[in-house]
Amino acid sequence: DTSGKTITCRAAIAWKTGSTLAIEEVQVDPPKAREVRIKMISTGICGTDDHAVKGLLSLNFPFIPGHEGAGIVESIGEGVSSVKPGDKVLTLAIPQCRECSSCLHPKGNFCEKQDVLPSSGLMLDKTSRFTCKGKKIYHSFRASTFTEYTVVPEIAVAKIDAAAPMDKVSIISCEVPTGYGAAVNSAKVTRGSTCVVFGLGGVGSAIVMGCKASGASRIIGVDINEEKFPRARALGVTDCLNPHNLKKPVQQVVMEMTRVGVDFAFEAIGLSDTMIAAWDSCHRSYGICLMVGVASSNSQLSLNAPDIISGRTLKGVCLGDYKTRDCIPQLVTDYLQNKINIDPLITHQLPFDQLHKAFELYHAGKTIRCILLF
Ligand code: COD
Ligand code: ZN
Repeated sequence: DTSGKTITCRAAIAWKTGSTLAIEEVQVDPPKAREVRIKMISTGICGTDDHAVKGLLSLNFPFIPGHEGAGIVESIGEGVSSVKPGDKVLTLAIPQCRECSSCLHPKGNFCEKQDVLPSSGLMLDKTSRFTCKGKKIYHSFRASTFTEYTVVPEIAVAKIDAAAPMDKVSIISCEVPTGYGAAVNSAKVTRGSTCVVFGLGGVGSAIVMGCKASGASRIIGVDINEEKFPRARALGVTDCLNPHNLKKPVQQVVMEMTRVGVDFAFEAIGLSDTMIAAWDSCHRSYGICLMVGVASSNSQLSLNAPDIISGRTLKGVCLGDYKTRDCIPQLVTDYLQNKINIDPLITHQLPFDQLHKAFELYHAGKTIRCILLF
């Protein structure tokens, strides 16, 4: 029984900006009050983790990356009531405290106790549960899933169906709600509508799935890596555009293709230029533009101010606007009941110790999602 004891296990540490991850032996403290220690079973590699390791998101180093995790509760701290040892759970990059302004508002989901913007890398009591070689190691995004064991606040844990296949459902922790949820829950894509999706990686592919499931009749996919096109087409993209092969700016091409602009535009890359292109692809009166990609810290977005008045909607969205603990377990159940199929979003599965190979595949643009298995 490991409950109440420090656990020594393997974890990937980002020691400094831009350095390759190092698999190290770490000490994981027991959970304090209202905290949960989780034995990780699988974790996805999300674009946000790569941004974080590269130092684009102003996180404290050294830290343990990863936020897209599925695991089993190993032990709980005092006062934890929503999960117990043995429960299957997902980690939540955006918690749901049920007490803050966002949580109490019917539409809000960006809980005040999130640790993405800004990121302290610490637990809610401002301390860390990780040590390596005597050094304090920071957490990331209330999760830190690139480790055999992690500790997270209870408000950042969702208990899921006991029948969930744990080698797959980790992507329902981020990629699926972020992408699919942006389309079906946040934008509420309508039947017969026209959509454009910038970025056909993991998140963009999940957006395409959501647009298709909502009955969109035309889905334009934009990516600079044409290797992403066949899979995107299989998921529902009707027209693929590579901005590098166009003679005009991509938004102008989308305008010409649709004559009036799209009903729904999604940005899933995290760059100002593609955010502007998405905005400029929308119908100027009723178009809805959703910003899904996480942009680099301190980057700015510059829009033509007089154009704003024509009526278009610009909306940021995180985790599909879902209140995470309330809604994410239902996505797992929907998957188990064949109401959504997440399988096409998973292209690779590798053991945790092949983390470097997984990142190489990601950097080479070969993956939609690679899941690491512990
Ligand atoms: N034009 C077109 N396509 C591009 C361009 C460009 N200039 N640059 C890159 N791309 C393509 C890449 O070829 C790739 O296919 C895709 O964009 C990006 O996909 P991935 O697979 O690298 O990344 P994802 O899909 O896992 O993540 C998307 C982001 C990198 C934007 C990531 O930051 C993100 O949005 N994550 C979801 C939000 C999130 O993590 N929320 C939780 C914390 S709040
Ligand atoms: Zn909250």
